[in-house]
Amino acid sequence: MNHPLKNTLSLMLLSTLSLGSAQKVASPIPIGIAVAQTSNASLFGQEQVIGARLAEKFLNARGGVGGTPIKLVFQDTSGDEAGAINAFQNLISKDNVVGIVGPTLSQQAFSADPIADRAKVPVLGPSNTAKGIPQIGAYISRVSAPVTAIAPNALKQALKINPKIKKVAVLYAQNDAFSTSETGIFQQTAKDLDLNVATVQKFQTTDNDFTTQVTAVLGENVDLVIISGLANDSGNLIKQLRQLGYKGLIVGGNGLNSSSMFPICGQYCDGVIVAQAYSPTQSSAANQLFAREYKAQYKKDPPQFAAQAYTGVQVFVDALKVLDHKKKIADWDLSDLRIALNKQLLIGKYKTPLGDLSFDKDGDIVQQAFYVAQIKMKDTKNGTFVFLK
Ligand code: ILE
Repeated sequence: MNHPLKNTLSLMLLSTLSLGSAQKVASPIPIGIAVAQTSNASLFGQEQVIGARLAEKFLNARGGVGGTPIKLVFQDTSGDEAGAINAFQNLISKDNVVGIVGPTLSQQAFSADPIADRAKVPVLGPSNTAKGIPQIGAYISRVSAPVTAIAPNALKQALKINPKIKKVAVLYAQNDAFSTSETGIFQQTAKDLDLNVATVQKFQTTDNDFTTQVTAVLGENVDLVIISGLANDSGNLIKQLRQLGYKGLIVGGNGLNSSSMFPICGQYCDGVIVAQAYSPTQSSAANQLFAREYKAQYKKDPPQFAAQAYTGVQVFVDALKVLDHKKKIADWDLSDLRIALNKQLLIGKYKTPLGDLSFDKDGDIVQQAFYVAQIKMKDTKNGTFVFLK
């Protein structure tokens, strides 16, 4: 067993493995997409897959990166931390991607992003809106504007619709990093707007029965309910609020920004106000093309999560194009390219479906415009986000 040749062989194997630094970039150029294709988080992830795929098709049809196409490599993160870590590890070490768009949830990002950061692989969060995401590390940026920029807009809009609102109830999923981050902003904004936060109720993203929370809310006679949760839990919570008799306005956070929630709360989704980081009517040329292509294929307006995922892929491709001018991507050493790509993407300016964007020194998105929409249900399963602002 302890044959000297075996030691020599394993040494050789080890040195080949550590020669990972001599690895070239594959062609087509692999870009990792680590989003939730299964679990409840796939209610968002499905929209992200569509957005990323559209970007791949569209950008490759326009010459990819200096004539070399990109190829998206999908690894399903599912809805938890372990799934995201596993997907990131596969993309980094097995699929040799140049960068990663993902994961879906902030809760997952806080676990998986440090792995990419340590491996010096650039990550663009397509939907992570909790405070502190870009601060995870130098290799972590995002194209999803944070709760601080988004959440207050929905509250202000609710007050425009009903200026008499005085007393509010706040509910949030306490086991989710984004929801706890967002509720902090909602509660602060409510105080800044001189609203009385009559009750704060907690739940879990895995909950189905909200009788306790709804009873507490009804007991306070509030004129506004503010919810921070994910799609399945929030959908059920809204349904139970209405069924038990709540009649006032409802503001929902970023986790309620998907039509995947409609079949869950059905007609009871009607009227819920949700702030948006994207509008299908955004006037940029990039968005006209994206929205037209999306509409032609899916017969409806593109949702925010699809637009953001598209943008994530586009930012990588635009930054790769700049590097390709310096030296053809195929001639780069993979680790060198990952480092250069991270630097380049942070200094670039991008014309995307979200409008013109760039990044601040931490890697947080600098975006020009935000919007607010209200859900309008057509029947018990189908509805739309009607833009108010
Ligand atoms: N924005 C949230 C997060 O950061 C969810 C993403 C809604 C799908 O986790």
